[in-house]
Order: sequence, then structure tokens, then C-alpha cells
Amino acid sequence: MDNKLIAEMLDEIADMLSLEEKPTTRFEIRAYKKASLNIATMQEPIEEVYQNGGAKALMEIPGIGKGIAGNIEEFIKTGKMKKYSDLKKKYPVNMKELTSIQGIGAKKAILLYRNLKVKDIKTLKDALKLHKVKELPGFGEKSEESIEKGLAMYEAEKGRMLLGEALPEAESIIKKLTASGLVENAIVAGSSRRMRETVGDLDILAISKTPDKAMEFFAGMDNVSDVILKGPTKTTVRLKIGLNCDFRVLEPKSFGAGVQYFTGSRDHNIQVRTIAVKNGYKLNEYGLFDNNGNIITSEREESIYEELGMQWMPPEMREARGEVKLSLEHRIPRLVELGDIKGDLHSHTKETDGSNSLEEMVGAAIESGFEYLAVTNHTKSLKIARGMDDKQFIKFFEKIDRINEKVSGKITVLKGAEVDILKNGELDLSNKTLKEMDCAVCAVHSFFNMNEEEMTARVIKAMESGLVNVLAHPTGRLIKERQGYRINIEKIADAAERNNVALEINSWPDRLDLNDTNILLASKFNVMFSIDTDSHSTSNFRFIRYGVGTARRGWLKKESVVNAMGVKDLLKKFGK
Ligand code: DGT
Ligand code: CA
Ligand code: CA
Repeated sequence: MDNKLIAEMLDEIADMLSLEEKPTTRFEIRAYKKASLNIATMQEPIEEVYQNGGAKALMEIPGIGKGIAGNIEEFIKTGKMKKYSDLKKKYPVNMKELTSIQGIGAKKAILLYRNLKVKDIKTLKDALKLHKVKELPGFGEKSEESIEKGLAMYEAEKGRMLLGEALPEAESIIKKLTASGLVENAIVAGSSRRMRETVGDLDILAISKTPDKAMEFFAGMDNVSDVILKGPTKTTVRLKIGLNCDFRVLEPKSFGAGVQYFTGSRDHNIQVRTIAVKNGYKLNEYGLFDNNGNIITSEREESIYEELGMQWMPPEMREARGEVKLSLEHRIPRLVELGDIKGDLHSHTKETDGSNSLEEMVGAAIESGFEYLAVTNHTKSLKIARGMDDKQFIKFFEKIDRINEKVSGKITVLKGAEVDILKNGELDLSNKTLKEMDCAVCAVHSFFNMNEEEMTARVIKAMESGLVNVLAHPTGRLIKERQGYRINIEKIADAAERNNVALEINSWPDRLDLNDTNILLASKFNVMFSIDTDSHSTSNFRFIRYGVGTARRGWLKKESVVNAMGVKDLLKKFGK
């Protein structure tokens, strides 16, 4: 029984609860969603947590209260979860499959089931083929088209896993391999090394004096559910978390060439190989060779690029987006690094929808090495998150003053809010309260269906208030779950530059919003970015690496990142 399975069941419960149409379940839905993500991204096996500390220990996992802990306990003990099976009887639909298609939410899924007996992807395809979907009330031609598009995207993304789930697994495997003493230099290559937001399979490389023993050990790890292919230097397994993993043992002398080759991306490799050919060379996973087959270099990844007259570039850039040309011109920038991040401008406490107290969040931020933390709770219009009104913020700010006295010298806690951008572009707090803040983050949380022009104008109006400093998760997308709203990123970036607003790169594994391509697009303007964790619990601060990875995929330098500034410069920049 692994974390992934339980996480998926909880997620499905959330989806099925959302069909109940009782407003009282909305909080419950969020709780299940949150618990699901926290379980999916945690390192320890949940069964072990339970065996060691019972339901009480489960409740220490952020997002898990008594009810959910009870469900998990029941499942670990009996292999059944009544809450799940009761709902499943009522809604015998593969909710996870259907709702993972953009254009289909829980409500549409159930309408499709009730009217067309659509239960899963297969039956959905049948219904689409017969053009029955557009005839349903509330669907129509456009909706059918968007579901068809969503289906195509689903097929392309099928089986891919969030980097935030895949990378910790890769690291746990590398740790075990290294601890076995059978391998050296173990490294994850492929899309995980490039920090791509989703991962198709893991590619682990290492050197070993005893490849056969290393293969044996790898195939026998408890992470593995099936061995798909086992050879003398390559083994492919299915991992219990639901992902394939290739493990290759390389010769020490061709390690660099192998790392370069298996890091990819494929399109990047093709471009690099073309350059090799132009120089009269041959490049493959064993090395760089001249036309007579003599080896030029192979041991180090850097020297492969250097011998081709190229500058080495970070893996995050290797997507055939112009980095090869830049590297030939020796103009690869020094990208922002994890260690450059000095603070976090977006976080929540249990006063709204966070799981931890202000004290706990500040403690965790100190432990993460941050010099400052903006606490940015939701505002009153966001009722599901128990958003606060002006009065509550003013009171909360007194709390921040008090905690700042206590933690002085260790961290600076900044007063903020994640102020809701209302439908008309106005902000959900008074100007007076906003002016009290050190860092006001603004975001869209409602009316996602506006057209591009309206949505863009709405957000620009909020930025033009002169009262906000960061635009959070600018497109609102959730990876594999929902497409962002329609918004013109270039116009947003232009307005952000003019109004001194930083665009957020939200580090949540399923957000990463802005994403790499939008960052590149926005970077045409002289706009600043803010890489935030949007932490809702003390364990979320570790998400920052995914935000930084995404920023690097968007070629960002630290000079473009507001929270790479010290607190004094930051406040000056914000005009405080
Ligand atoms: P993924 O697994 O879909 O998330 O993406 P990658 O990039 O990890 O792709 P994967 O696992 O198929 O292969 C790992 C790397 O190996 C890939 O980025 C580049 C290299 N590679 C694999 N197949 C080919 C190929 O046919 N041609 C070239 N040039 N490189 C390849
Ligand atoms: Ca891969
Ligand atoms: Ca692979």
C-alpha cells in the first residue's frame, strides 16, 4: 500500500464530494485535496507513519484532520475505505481519468455519465465520435471541441507525473543506490534533471565496478513493483508510485558523454549533434569522436560542449529554444540559483486556509534559510478559504509586529495579503489597509471564464491601483487538472513593468505558474519576477526548488528576481 494509492483515493473522494451540491462539503473537498497532495509529495511511507504513531501521527501531516486520519487508518487496517466505496457506488465513474481532461470538471463528468453513460476515457471517446456530447444541455459545439482538445492533450500527458512527485522519488533511489556501496556518481538525467514540470520516466545513471550486482540491487529495491527489462548494464522497472525508471551503468570513461546524451532533451541533442557533424565529428552516448573513430573527449559533460566550441549550459535550458546559438556565442547567462533566494513573498497561516500558525510558519521559514517572509492571507471574498476583512488584517498585523520583536535578527516578517482581484478589477480590501502592507500580492480566484480581453483588463486594472506588489499565479492553471484562464501575458508583463509589480513564479508542483514559456515571453519586458512557495503549511517551503527550476527553464537571472534582493532593497523597490 503506497502513498500514491491513498493520495489518489482521497483526491477522488474530493471530486465525488464536489458532486454533492451541498455547500457544507466545500471545506471538506479542499481538505481532501490538500491531504491528497501532501501525502503524494511526502517522503515517508504513510503506512509507516501510522504503524509508528497511529491515527495521531497521521493527524500531524498537514491537511489531515480527524476524519481523514480515520479513513486512512481504516484503509491501512482493512484494505477498505467506506467513505470512498459509498461515494463510488453513487458515482460509478472513473473520476480521476475524466477530470484529468481539461474541459471536464466533476460536474460535467457526472452529466456525461447520467446522460451518455460515459464512465471513462474509452466511453468518452465513443460519445465524442458520435457527436453526442454537444447535444447535452450546458455543453454545445464549443464545449465538445474543447473536450476533444483536452482529450488530445491528455493522451500526450498520459502517464506523466508531476516533477514534485517524481524528483523526490529519484533522489530516494539515488540515496539507496549510493548507500549500497555498489555504485558511484549516481545522478538523475532526463526530464527530471531539466526540471521539466512533468516527467515521463526517470533516467538514473551511475558508474559501477560490479554492474551486475548494481542491476540486481536496483531491481530488488522496495520502490519497485515490476521489473520490465533487465540487462547487464540497463534495467527498466515500474515503480510503485506509478512511473517507469531506467537505470544505466556507464563506463567511467564515457560518463560525461552519457550524462549529456541522456539529459537531453532530444531536440537539444539533435542540434548539438548537427554541430558535431559540421565540425567533422561524431557524437553519441559514448563520446565525441573524429571521423576515424578516434575519441576526442568523453569523460566530462563540460568538455563535450567545449570541444564543440560551445559554452556549457544548465540542463534547464536544454530545450532547443535558442540555447545552442547562445552557447556558440558564449553568452549563456548565469541563471538564478536556489541559494540566491533570500525570502518568500507568498504564504498563508491557519487564520485563513493554511495549516500552521504564524509562529510555526515563521519558524519553518527561518529553518529554510529565508531572511524574510511575507504572510499573505486570503481576503474576504474568498469564502472557502475563510478570507479576512480589513479589520481582521489590521489585528493580524499587530501579531506580526509582536512576532517581529521576538525573531528580530533571524528573519523579518512582512505584512501582506493575497488580495482577491474582484470581477471588475477592484481589490478586495480598502486602500488604507493595503497601504499598511509591506507586500501586497494580488490574484484572480473567481470568474475564470472571462474572455482574454476582459481578463487581461481586469488584472491590469488591479495592477494599476498602485497598491499591489506581486501578481500571484498569473494564469491560474493547475497542471493536468485545469487550463489557465485566458490572459495576454505580454500585455500583463508590460503593465507589470509600468506599475512596478513582480510576476509570480508559484512553486507549487501542480502550479508552476508562470511556466517556462510564459517567463520567456514576459522577459521581453523589463519586468521583475517573484519566486514564491505560496506555503500553506510548514512543509511547503521545500517547494521553492521547483519554482527556481522553472525560473531557470525560463532563463531568468537573479537580477530579475525581486526576492533575490535583501529585505531593505526589496522594500525600497516596493516604495515602502
Ligand atoms: P520524459 O521521460 O518523457 O519526461 O522525457 P526525457 O527527456 O527524460 O526523455 P527519455 O526518458 O525518453 O530519454 C532521456 C533522454 O535520452 C532524452 O532527453 C534524450 C535522450 N534520448 C532518448 N532517445 C533519444 C533519441 O532517439 N535521440 C536522441 N538524440 N536522444 C535521445
Ligand atoms: Ca525520462
Ligand atoms: Ca527514459
